Amino acid sequence: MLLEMCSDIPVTSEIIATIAGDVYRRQLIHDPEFVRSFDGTWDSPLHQQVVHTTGQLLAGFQLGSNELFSRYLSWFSVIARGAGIQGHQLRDHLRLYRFSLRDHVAPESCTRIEHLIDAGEAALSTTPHAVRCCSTPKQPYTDLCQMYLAALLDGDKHMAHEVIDSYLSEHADLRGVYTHVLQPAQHELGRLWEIGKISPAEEHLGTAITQSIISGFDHRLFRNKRVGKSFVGGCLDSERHDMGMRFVTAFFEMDGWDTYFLGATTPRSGLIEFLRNKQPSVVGLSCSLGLHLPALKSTIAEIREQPELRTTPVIVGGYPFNADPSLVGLVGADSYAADADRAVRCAELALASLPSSRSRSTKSESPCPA
Ligand code: B12
Repeated sequence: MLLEMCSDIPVTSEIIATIAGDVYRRQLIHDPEFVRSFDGTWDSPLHQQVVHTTGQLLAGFQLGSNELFSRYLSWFSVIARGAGIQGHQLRDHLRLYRFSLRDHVAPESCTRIEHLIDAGEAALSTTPHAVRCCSTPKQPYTDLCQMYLAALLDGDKHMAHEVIDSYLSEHADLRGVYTHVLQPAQHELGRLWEIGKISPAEEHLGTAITQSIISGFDHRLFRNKRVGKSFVGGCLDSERHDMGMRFVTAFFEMDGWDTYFLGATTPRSGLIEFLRNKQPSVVGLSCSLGLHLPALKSTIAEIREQPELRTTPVIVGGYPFNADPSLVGLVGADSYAADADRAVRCAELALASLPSSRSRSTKSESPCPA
C-alpha cells in the first residue's frame, strides 16, 4: 500500500523506519563498500544515519523547507567524505531514496519530496566540503576560550575549572563566560567531531566537563532581584541536546525571571500539563536536530489549543534555526533568538507585542533583532 503524506499529518517513526529500512537494504546490495566505509569510520552505523537522513528529508517536506534538507546534506557530505566515500557514491546513495519513495509513497507526495532531493543534490555539488569554524570568539575572550578548549581536548577537568574560576575571580562577567568561552568551545568540539579530528568519547568528555562547570554557576544566578515574570524552557521528547536551553534559562534567571528548566527529552503530554499548571509568561523550546522540527511544530500547535496558554508567547532556538531563521515561522513560533544573550530581550519583545486579544493566524513571526 502506498503511503499518503500531507503536511498536516505528522510523519510517524514507523513511516521513517519503513523508508529508511528499504534504503539501507538497497544500499547493501548496490554498494556494500559504502556501508563498510561508513560503519568503519563514523560513530553511528549507516542504518541509524539513514533513519536520520529520512527524518530530515520528511521534516523538510512537512515544513515546506528546501533549505532544511539541503543544509543537512551538506553536513552529511562532510561526514561521508570523512569516511572516504566519493561524490559519485554519495549521489548514488541519494538516488536510492528516490526508488524507495516511489515504492512507498503516493505519487503526488513523492514528486514533492523528490524536489527536495533535487535541491539537495544541487547543494552537494556547490557546497565546499568544509564546516564553518566556530573557534573565533571576539576579544578579550580569545585566549580564554583557547585555553578552555585545550583543557577540554585534554580531558583535563581541573585545568578547565581553573581557567574559568580564575577569570571569574577577577571579572564579574558570567555572561561573557557563557557566550564567548563555553558556547564557542562546545561548538568547536562539535566541529572537530564532525570532521573526525576527535572521537565521540572525547566530545562527550568535553561536554561533561562543561556541564559540571555550569552546574557550579547556580549560586551565582539566583541572587538577582525578581521581576515577576516566569519562563519555562524545555526540549522535545527525543531531543537530547539540552545545553543550549540550560544557557538560556541561566540568562533569564540572571535577569530576575523565575525559571523552570525541564531538561532534555521532556514528553509532550508532561510538558503541556506542566505549562497549563504553571502558566508562565513565556515558553521556550529548543531544537538541535532538524528531524525534530515537525514534532516541535505540532507541540506549538497543541500549546496554542490550550485555553490557559492561548496568549503565551512561544520562542524557539537551536542549531537549525541558526542555520535558517525562516524555520521560525514554519514551526509557528512567535520568535527566535540566536543565543542566550539575546533570548531575554526576545521574550520581552514578544510579551510587549501581545495585543489584548490576539489572533495567532495574523501575527507575524520573526527573529529578534540582534
Ligand atoms: C554536545 C553535543 C551533543 C550531546 C548533547 C549533550 C547535551 N546535554 O546537550 C550528545 C552527545 C547527547 C549529542 C548527541 C547527538 N548529536 Co550532538 N552535538 C553536540 C554539540 C557538539 C554541542 C551542543 C552544545 O553543547 N552546544 C552549546 C550550546 C550553548 O549552544 P547551542 O546549542 O547552539 O545553544 C545556543 C543557541 O542555539 C540558542 N538556543 C538554543 N536553544 C534555544 C531555545 C530558545 C528558546 C532560544 C531563544 C535560544 C536557544 O541559545 C543557546 C545558548 O546561547 C553540537 C555542535 C553544535 N554546533 O551545536 C552537536 C550537534 C548538534 N549534534 C549533532 C548530531 C548529529 C548528534 C547525534 C545525531 C549524533 C549521533 N549520531 O548519535 C545525536 C542526537 C541525539 C538526540 N536524539 O538529540 C550534529 C547535528 C547536525 C545536523 N545537521 O543535524 C551537531 C551540530 C554536531 C556536528 N557538528 O555535527 N550531541
